[in-house]
Amino acid sequence: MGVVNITPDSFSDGGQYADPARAVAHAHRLIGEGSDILDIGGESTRPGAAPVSLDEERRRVMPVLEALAAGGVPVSVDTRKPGLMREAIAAGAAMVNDVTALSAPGAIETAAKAPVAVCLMHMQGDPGTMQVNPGYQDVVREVRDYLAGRIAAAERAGIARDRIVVDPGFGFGKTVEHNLALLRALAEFRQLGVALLAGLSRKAMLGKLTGREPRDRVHASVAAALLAVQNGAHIVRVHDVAATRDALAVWQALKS
Ligand code: HH2
Repeated sequence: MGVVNITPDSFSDGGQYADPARAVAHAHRLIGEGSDILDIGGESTRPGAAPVSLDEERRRVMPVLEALAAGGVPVSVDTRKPGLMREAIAAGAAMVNDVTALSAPGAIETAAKAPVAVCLMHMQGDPGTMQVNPGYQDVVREVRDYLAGRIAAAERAGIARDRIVVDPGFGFGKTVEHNLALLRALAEFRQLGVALLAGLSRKAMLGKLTGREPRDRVHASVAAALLAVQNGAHIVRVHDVAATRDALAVWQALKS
């Protein structure tokens, strides 16, 4: 899954693709590099980020989504707002990727009405404050239990299991140790019986481990994506598609 952020303030590529034409060109580059899914977002959820209004998020996302939805690559909309989910689905989005696991009023019903895939992610707190003092008794168990509850809620609303993807939400209300524990135990999330997504690309955890700025975290991101796939992830959400593809090609060759 290649990331297309149409935001002025995303932590790793903010402002680079704020112009729709540049965002579409970037998406085509990611497709050329081998992206199987495009994840289009118009609101940064980095630690400390301020929320964006529906109007502003719609203004950022919809022109890009409309330009890409008719292409051969499935488009995911990265949003927590049911209003934008609705419009994106009508314009051809194949997936709703929600960092709040469809918990906003009306979100689950909106996704249930259409034949789209959903990604249910775990986050402790909200982006404004989530990194202030994240705490868990047992991070793996708590995140897994939360996701199990959200899968059950999605199923109750009529979303079939084969449409559901879960994501432990690396960096969303988690310390480096929490993230490492989740990565180490990722295979356990397969027991939930749905597809598993991991998003580690360029995240602060990799900065802490390497001392590098977001743009210089490509090698660390590739290592993290490879480890995630080795540990059971079906989908990796990445900024650097070509580099990740190369690493996965080596892994795949070894496996087969
Ligand atoms: N991470 C980010 C955004 N959306 N969605 C899922 N399912 N999983 C993730 O780990 C995830 C996500 C944050 O990364 P990015 O989009 O690069 O930054 P920003 O939120 O600053 O736009």
